[in-house]
Amino acid sequence: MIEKLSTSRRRFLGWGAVLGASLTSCSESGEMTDEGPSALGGPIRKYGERSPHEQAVRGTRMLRNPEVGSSRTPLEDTYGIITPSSLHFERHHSGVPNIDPAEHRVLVHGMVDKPLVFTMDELKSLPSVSKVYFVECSGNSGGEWSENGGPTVSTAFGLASCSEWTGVPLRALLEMVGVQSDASWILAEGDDPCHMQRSLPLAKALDDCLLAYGQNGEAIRPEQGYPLRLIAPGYEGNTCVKWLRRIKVSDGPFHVKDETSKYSELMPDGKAWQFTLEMDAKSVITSPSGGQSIAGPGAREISGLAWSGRGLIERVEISADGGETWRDAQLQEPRHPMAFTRFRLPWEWDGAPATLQSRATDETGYVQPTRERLIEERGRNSSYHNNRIKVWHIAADGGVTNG
Ligand SMILES: Nc1nc2c(c(=O)[nH]1)N[C@H]1C(S)=C(S)[C@@H](COP(=O)(O)O)O[C@H]1N2
Ligand SMILES: [Mo]
Repeated sequence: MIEKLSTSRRRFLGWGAVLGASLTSCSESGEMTDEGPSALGGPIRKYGERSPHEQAVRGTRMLRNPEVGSSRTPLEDTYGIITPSSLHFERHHSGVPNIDPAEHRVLVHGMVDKPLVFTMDELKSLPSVSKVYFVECSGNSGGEWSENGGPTVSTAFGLASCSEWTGVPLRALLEMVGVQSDASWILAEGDDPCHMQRSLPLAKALDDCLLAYGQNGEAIRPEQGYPLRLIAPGYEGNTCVKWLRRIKVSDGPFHVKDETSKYSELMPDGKAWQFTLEMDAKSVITSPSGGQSIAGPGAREISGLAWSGRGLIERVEISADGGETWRDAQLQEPRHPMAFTRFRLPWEWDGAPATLQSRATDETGYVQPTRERLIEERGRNSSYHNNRIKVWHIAADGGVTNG
């Protein structure tokens, strides 16, 4: 369906028009009555819980047994840019270990002048930083290589979350052990039964990698790597090794199983790309989105999330007419590099079937591609790193579906 520019322009509104429109739909009756105090409310709690009226949960996917698999953030039920820790997605290759922080040690060795072992208390005594970063599994949206990668935002995009992480820059530890001049890579290793390992360029380790023990104001959750995880900002989630117990410095990548048999991408020419570490710019409209239903024609807000492994999100455009015309969404400030950016745009649905999509541009000028362009460039052999422009279809009855 191709619309005239003037018609589709009118479907995006200014804030004033939206407020006016929504006010007229609000009830004007129903005054509050003052009946004075009644029975007391609930008791004071030592550790808080959400309202029993809130039901959002992570969808889970087990691989072979309950300890191995993933759970997905219901992004359509989150506000702003921070994912509540209880709803942060999980991906475990061998279950969540129960680690006593008093017993936990981190060894830093390899091509260094003085190998050192750190306790958690020693790490916590070093100068710390707090930063907002997303973590995204490179397998996120793997189903989106096909026309329809899953019915909801959660199923198709839920292997991505965003937290404020607190910890020690990895650079501080590397300076303490004294990295030798011909070193160029590091290995990070976890303390779970599979001893997850990944190689990372030394330059990244020295730049912005974080050894995080805090998440959203409290200790990092067991599922996220308690008591310590690596955060490699903007890199594929697999490199953010949880339950971190060892850093080894070397003069090349280690070619461990999780960067050879997995997390590599087979190209149409039969060669595989390795170390596709940065997550490309991506965005998705979370409201309205698949599985939701628009009550009826009228003013409402289009809202969603955008992120890039290469820095700040500079721009998000929205089309409501199948890509014929695009409008700039408002970006929530402050924006953080390698973090979720919330975007919003007032919109009026006229009740006709519509096609919604969002297109992100990051600070390097990289623009999120269509599915067709992605397939042209990389073929269909690999399921990783899909950042296609996401399309939602709105039917005349208000139902929203993936497409
Ligand atoms: N030690 C260890 N680290 C790990 C994993 C793991 O199974 N073991 N899974 C990795 C993968 S594939 C991803 S996508 C992220 C997921 O982080 P999260 O569970 O905190 O969301 O952790 C990574 N770090
Ligand atoms: Mo992952």
